Amino acid sequence: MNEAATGDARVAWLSLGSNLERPARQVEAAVAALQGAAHTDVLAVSSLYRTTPVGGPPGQPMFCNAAAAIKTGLMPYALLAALQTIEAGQGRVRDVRWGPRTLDLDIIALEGVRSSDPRLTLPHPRAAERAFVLVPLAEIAPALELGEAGRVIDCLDRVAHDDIVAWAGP
Ligand code: A4P
Ligand code: MG
Repeated sequence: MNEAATGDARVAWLSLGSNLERPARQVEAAVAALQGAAHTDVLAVSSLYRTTPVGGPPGQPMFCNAAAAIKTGLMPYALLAALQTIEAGQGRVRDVRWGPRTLDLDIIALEGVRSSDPRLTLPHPRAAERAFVLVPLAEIAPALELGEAGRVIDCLDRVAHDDIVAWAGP
């Protein structure tokens, strides 16, 4: 992958999650920050969903999850850095793996890019089995291919997701 900051614009599909400090506001602020990011336009945003935490410490709050599609001229690692800057700007602290966070922005897939680098794995290695990613993503990109796992809607058929409901709250 090229390290230059910009290149031809491509679509990226993102997962957004928060379970601290008014989660819906965190997700909405992240969408605004994405729209303000260099060389980047927001194409679509899903509804907000209330999801049960997967992994992490017991008793952590419910998550607000959403998905977004953006068009970006940022190259892959520059996009990752831009997302991490937005996370940090919203007070993200990294301590416990899968622990509570004000904001998590993951790149689920990036048009035309496959990568097995642990720093940036594409498509995201756990997306295809996670209902909290698939339900929002199915709303905006049902036919998106997640590598060997296949289309988002087919992945969604294979996971339990009846407990995922619309987010109600701040
Ligand atoms: N990284 C590698 N590939 C990517 C990618 N495609 N997108 C690296 C973003 N980052 C990627 O991420 C850890 C490292 O992954 C980064 O340094 C980056 O270089 P992180 O954001 O620091 O930590 P994390 O998100 O806690 O780690 P991880 O392992 O990516 O977590 P997951 O698998 O994304 O799970 N339950 C509910 N209901 N809703 C959630 O949103 N999120 C998680 C996080 C767990 N349980 C959840 C939710
Ligand atoms: Mg993450």
